[in-house]
Amino acid sequence: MAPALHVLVLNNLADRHKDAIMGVHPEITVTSCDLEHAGDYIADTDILVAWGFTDIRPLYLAAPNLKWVHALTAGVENLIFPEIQQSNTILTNSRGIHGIPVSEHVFSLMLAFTRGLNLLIRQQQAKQWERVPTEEIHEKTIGIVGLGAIGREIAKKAKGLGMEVLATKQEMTAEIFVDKLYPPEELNELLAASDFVVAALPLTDQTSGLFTLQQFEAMKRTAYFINIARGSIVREADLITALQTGIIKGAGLDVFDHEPLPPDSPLWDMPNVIITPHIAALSPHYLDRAVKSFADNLTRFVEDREMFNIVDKQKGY
Ligand code: OXD
Repeated sequence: MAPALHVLVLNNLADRHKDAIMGVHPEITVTSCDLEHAGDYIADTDILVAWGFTDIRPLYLAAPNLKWVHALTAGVENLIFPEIQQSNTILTNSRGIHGIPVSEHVFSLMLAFTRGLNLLIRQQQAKQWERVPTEEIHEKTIGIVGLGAIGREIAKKAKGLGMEVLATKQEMTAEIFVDKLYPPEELNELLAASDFVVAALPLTDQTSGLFTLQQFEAMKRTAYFINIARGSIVREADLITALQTGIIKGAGLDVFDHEPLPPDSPLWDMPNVIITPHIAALSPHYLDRAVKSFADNLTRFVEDREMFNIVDKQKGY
């Protein structure tokens, strides 16, 4: 193996996390600090671990020894830039650890709408006792746009709740929890057939701005749109129009074009919208899972074995 490997993590780590990383090999050292102090360590860093939304480009340009950048997130939007694309630096992400919290978040939004919680919480604040219309998700159709690890966990739970499951996917694979798979070109067919549309795609050149008025118009007027992917896969002004004019019934949104969502966004006040501040993946177990996944990959790196979760730097996922 390489003589010594310096790992720099741009996040606070508990001792158990540092131990898990250093436990991979005696020659590994770990430094954890915030972005502001990273410049003090970057010259000696071999492996940089950062959140996918952190702008690491200036650090990257000052890191002569860097061999590998690892994202603590699934999204790597700020970790891809021309210099890294043209380099041999390995880029990996934490896909595979999000399924449980994100799928639970998706169903909390869907059930909130079907049980009227979006309206009832407003009424509670006004001390108002009034029944609201309720629906069931049993036997409804969910359309998962982008069937990756998160999409599969959503599909599994949807089946458990008695739903019909549709999904789009690049390659047609055998899927136990999906009733019908569509290639990406047939997105609008999936939209037309779904009562709940869940966006679970990575943000890439192909998916940026994928949802426009045309896609919302393809959906049922009774359908709900749930976005736990990235805000930029949606043309936000079109989503607002669709929600304001009844083209779709409601939206549960965890991600936005600009985060935090600006105070003047009309989305804040819409009763048919539930907003959560990009927390779908968060859970007390997040960092434990992320560090475990990184340490497993570090073992492979050290032993010169095939690594997993490698991001295609051209495709962006
Ligand atoms: C992620 C996220 O990309 O939580 O991991 O949004």
